[in-house]
Amino acid sequence: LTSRAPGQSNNVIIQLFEWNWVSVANECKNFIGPAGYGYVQVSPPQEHIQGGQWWTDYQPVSYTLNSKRGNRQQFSDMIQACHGAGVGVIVDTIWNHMAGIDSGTGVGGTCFTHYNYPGLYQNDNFHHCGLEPGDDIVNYKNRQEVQTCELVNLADLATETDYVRGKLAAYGNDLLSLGADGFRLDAAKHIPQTDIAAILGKLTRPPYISQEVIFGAGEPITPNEYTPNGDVQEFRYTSALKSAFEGQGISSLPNSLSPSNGWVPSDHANVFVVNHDTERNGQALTYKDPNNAYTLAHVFMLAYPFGTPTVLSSYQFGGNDDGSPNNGNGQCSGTGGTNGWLCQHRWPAIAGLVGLRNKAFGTPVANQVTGSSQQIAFSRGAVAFVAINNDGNPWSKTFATSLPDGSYCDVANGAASGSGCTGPSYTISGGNLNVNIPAHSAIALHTGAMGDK
Ligand code: ARE
Ligand code: CA
Repeated sequence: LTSRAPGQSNNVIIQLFEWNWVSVANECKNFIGPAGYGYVQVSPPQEHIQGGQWWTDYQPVSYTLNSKRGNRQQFSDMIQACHGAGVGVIVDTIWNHMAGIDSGTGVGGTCFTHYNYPGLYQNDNFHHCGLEPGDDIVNYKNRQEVQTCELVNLADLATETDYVRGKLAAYGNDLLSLGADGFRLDAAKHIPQTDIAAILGKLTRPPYISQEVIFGAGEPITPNEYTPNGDVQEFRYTSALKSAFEGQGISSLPNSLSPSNGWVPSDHANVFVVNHDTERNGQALTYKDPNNAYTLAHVFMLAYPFGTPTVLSSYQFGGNDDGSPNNGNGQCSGTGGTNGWLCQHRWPAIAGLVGLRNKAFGTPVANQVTGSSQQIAFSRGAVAFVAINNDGNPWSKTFATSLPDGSYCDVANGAASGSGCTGPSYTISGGNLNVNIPAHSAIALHTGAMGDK
């Protein structure tokens, strides 16, 4: 597989949060490849602490590929299966720290204490920043503290040393040897950009990189600093979608995406409606939100060209710590999830818009119009047209679309099937679409999903 760099077509990522390797392999073959997604991003594969909470994955105890998600063989088989379906695999990779708890036995049997991982790291491979109590980061406005103290008590690796860099690169190279296509670098803000660059320099080939550097107002460490290493997750995009859809209005969203906004530029930004943290901390739209805002935000993200988008595919939860259902055995059914899994990547509006995004790749936004502050429509070249009505009232209008005349399936509410559509279809006449869009809904048409072929 040739990895698709950002800026190429078919580059949408699905974050398959907590799916085990066998289930990822099946879903790559059954749905993800055929639907035109580019990558799956999987949960951390290295050995980690025991426990039922989802976040045990983020406390590594060794780089053995033995985790709740499966063993090395299953991990390797998954990559081969996804590649066979034309899907790349991005691995959530933890380079900043080891465990947070004092001691224990990992899921693969490794006995460890906070600063001692047999055969791997000892006390002097960690930072001991000296901040009382417990060396924990308190002040995000202090660069040195953020990078050498402990993030929520997680033993902080001395990434400035050759020894630690060598071990992290060896782990990265092991993942690459099994065919991994990219890394999501967890807690990248807590590692100096140049330390990451040095580790990347030891890799046998360059993977796609997405760095988690959360923008914080007034913080000295910025997302933009990390662009020399690869993509950076732009959390200001997530916040902008949430405030727009929840009241500020979506009609001005394109303005907030202008190159002068100070954000990570489009060609280095990895963006999402929500990830696994913001799904729990109130800082993003989630599947629990009313009025279809969550789905409509995905329609916007996928239709409007900005950054490399990631779609979170997650599970229903009550408590924030709840682990995944079914022992991590991800399951979908038809156009949704089953047994507690949500399978957002199969939702018609999301999967449909991935098809639209791929078809419209490289075409400019045109015919942009707004109605109320909660209504926006635009076309992409002469290939696609999208209208999003996040208002409580219908939006009735004749839109200029630049589309060739004909009948189109509405891929926000169905798909093309045989010679027709599984959902509504619309006629373009003289390049125009005359339509009444119900409250809290969207319409999406493109030349890859005609209703009369
Ligand atoms: C768990 C317990 C803790 C316990 C710890 C150690 O919850 O109470 O102290 O274990 O035993 C995930 C969970 C954590 C969990 C951790 C380890 O979310 O709850 O801790 O795994 O098991 C900052 C970082 C950013 C980080 C967020 C959460 O900058 O990198 O905090 N996000 C990543 C992952 C998380 C993961 C980790 C890092 C750790 O995506 O899922 O934690 O591997 C401002 C700042 C941000 C800051 C944010 C929150 O916005 O600008 O930089 O994010 O506040 O503090
Ligand atoms: Ca650190």
